[in-house]
Amino acid sequence: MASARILVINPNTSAAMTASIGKCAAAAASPGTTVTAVSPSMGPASIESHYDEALAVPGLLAEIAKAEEEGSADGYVIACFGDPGLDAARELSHGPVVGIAEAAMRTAAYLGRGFSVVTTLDRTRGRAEDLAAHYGLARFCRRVRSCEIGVLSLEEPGAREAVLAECRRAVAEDGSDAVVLGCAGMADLCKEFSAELGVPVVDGVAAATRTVETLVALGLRTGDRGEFGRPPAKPYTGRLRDFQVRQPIIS
Ligand code: 2AL
Repeated sequence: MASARILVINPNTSAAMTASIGKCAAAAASPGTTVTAVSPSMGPASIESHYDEALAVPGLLAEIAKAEEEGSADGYVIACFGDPGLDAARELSHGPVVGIAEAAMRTAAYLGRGFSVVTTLDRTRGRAEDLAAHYGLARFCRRVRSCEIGVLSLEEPGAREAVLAECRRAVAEDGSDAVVLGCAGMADLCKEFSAELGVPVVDGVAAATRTVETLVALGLRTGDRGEFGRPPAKPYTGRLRDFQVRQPIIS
């Protein structure tokens, strides 16, 4: 395949954050790769609880179903550090789907013996720890830290300095070789932080975009023989009636 069309989905509905994520993904992509960033038409303004995460998933899956129907994407990035709906998205799509937490942590594991994650609110730390274990990377994940700044406050005065200070503590105290930025809203900080911290800093938006690009270039997609095959067709009722999965679009 000469070029990849990557749909980057910010599962929260903040348009400003989607624009920033799209910019960072496009900057990371190879020339010739098309990056389109979208946010769902329904869902939470930011994702910082299990409840937010659960309710972000229907809108996210609707974006993937739409792109599959149109045949407009070769692969997908889920641009939220909780990797919401990742397995469901893999069932639904033909091309590869990569979450930013998975991509960032796998990438960081290439860079040394251990990494620290710096995330937003303290209540999201558990999810990041669970994901590290889920991906088999707990051995590399030295510590998940938080800076107690809400996702939509990352652009406010003082936020950048507070995130940077937590990254400095990670380098000084955790014995980590790399720092993983634990929110899609931190993607634009990656270059500057790398220079300031003197250790590799990994942004999942860039890592996931490049990973999808690579998978598409290699002609690789999610295996659909078993667990990740298309979900069985059945009625969905009430407000979820439009989520009923139909026959495979491409066989
Ligand atoms: C996130 C993220 O990446 N986007 C969002 O809305 N919440 N993650 C986080 N840990 O706060």
